[in-house]
Amino acid sequence: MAGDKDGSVMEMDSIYDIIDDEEVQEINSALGDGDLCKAAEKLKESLHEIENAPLNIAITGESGTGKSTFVNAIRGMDDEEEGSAKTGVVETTMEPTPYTHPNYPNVTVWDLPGIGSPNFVAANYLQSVEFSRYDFFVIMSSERFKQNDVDLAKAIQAMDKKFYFVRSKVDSDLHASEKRRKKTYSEEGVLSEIRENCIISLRDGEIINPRVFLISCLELDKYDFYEMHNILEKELPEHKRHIFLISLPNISLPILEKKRQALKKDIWKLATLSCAVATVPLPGLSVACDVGILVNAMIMYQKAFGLDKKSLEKLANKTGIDVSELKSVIKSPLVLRQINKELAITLLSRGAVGGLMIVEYLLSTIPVVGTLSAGAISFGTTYWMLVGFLKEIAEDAVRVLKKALESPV
Ligand SMILES: Nc1nc2c(ncn2[C@@H]2O[C@H](COP(=O)(O)OP(=O)(O)OP(=O)(O)O)[C@@H](O)[C@H]2O)c(=O)[nH]1
Ligand SMILES: [Mg+2]
Repeated sequence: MAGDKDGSVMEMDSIYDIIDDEEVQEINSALGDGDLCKAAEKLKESLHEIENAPLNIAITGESGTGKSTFVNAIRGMDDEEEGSAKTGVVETTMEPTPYTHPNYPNVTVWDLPGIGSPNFVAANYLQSVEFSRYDFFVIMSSERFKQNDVDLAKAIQAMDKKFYFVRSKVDSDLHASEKRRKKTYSEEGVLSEIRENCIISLRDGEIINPRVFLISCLELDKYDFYEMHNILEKELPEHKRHIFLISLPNISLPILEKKRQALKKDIWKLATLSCAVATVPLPGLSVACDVGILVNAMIMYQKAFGLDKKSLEKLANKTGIDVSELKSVIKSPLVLRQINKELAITLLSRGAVGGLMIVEYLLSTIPVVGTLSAGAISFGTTYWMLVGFLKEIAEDAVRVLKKALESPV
C-alpha cells in the first residue's frame, strides 16, 4: 500500500484484506430487509454504547508499591504532568481518588487507599471504597503478596468482581540481581523466581490458580504488561473492550495493531450511518454521506494512535526526540494535515474506484446491498476511504513508535 504524492488513499492487496467474512455477516444481519434508516438507528445506538461505555479500574495494594505510578502509566502520563497522580512521597490517601484518562473521559483509573494497616478488614475496606463501581481491581505488591492482599482478593471474589495481581518494580529486582550476581545472572531466571515466589505466597493464602503479572511501571512496554492487557481484554464485557483497547498508551507494536483491528471493526457501522442520513450527493461526486461523521472518525483515529499535535508534543517531551524528528518518519501526507471536511471530501473523491470494488464485492455477497440504490455506492466509497485512512495512520504510528523507541531516555 502506498499513498501517492498527492495524498490519495491506498491500493489494497486484496478485497479479503479489507472486508472479511465476519464483517459481511454482520452487515448482512444489520441491513436485514434493506431498510437503511432502521439499520442506522440501531448502529448509532451500538456505536454510542461502545464509545461511551464507562470503564472504572481500581488500583489497590500496600503503600509504596507503585499504585500511583501505575495509575499514571496506564493513562499514558508521566508523574509530573498536570492531572497526574502524586507519586514518590508518602501520600496516604484515605479516599478513593479518581483519575480521568486525558483523552477518554469515560475511562477512570481509581487510586485506592492503601491496605497496609494491621487491623485491615477486607470486607469493610471494599464497602468503604464502594467496590461496586469498579470493573476490576488490580492488587499491587512490590514484594511477596501478604495476608492483606490475599484477604482482599478473596473478598473481591466474594463480591463477584474480578481482580488481577501485579508484582511491580521488577526492573529494580533485575537491576539488583545483575549487579550482585554478574556471572550467573539471567533475566528469565530472576523473573521466574519472582513469579514462583508470588504464586507460592498466594497459594499459601488459598488463592486457587493465582494470576500474577510482573510489571515495571517505569517500563510498561516490557515484561507481562501486554499479556495482562490481553487477558483483561478477553475478560471484559464486550461493550467495554473497545474503549479499553483504544485508551491504552501507544507503547508497543502489538498494542498499535490491536487498536487498528478494534477501529477497523466499526468502519462498516460508520459508513452505514454516514450514508443513511444524507440523500443529496456531494457536489461533483456520486456519493451522498454525512461528512461530519467521517471527520469525527478520522480525528478519533489520529488521537487513538497518538499522532495529534498534543500527543506528539508529549512524546517528544518524554523521549527527548524533537517533534520535527518524530514527524520526519511519517510517510503519509494525510496524517499531519488538518482533518476537516475538505480533506474528507478530497479522499472520498479519490476513493471512488476502490469504493466501486467494495460495492461489487458486497453485491455479490450481500444481495440486499443492491436495494440501497445510490446508498450502495456511497457506502462502498465511505467504507473504502476510512479503511484507507486508518491503514495509513496505523502504519505511521508504527514508524513513530519505532523512532521513539530509539530514544536513550
Ligand atoms: N523501579 C521502579 N520504581 C517504581 C515502580 N513503580 C513505582 N516506583 C517508585 O516507587 C515509589 C512509590 O511509588 P508510588 O506510585 O508513589 O507508590 P504508591 O503505591 O502510590 O504509594 P502510596 O501512595 O504511598 O501508597 C516511587 O518513587 C516510584 O517512582 C517500578 O515499577 N519500578
Ligand atoms: Mg500513591
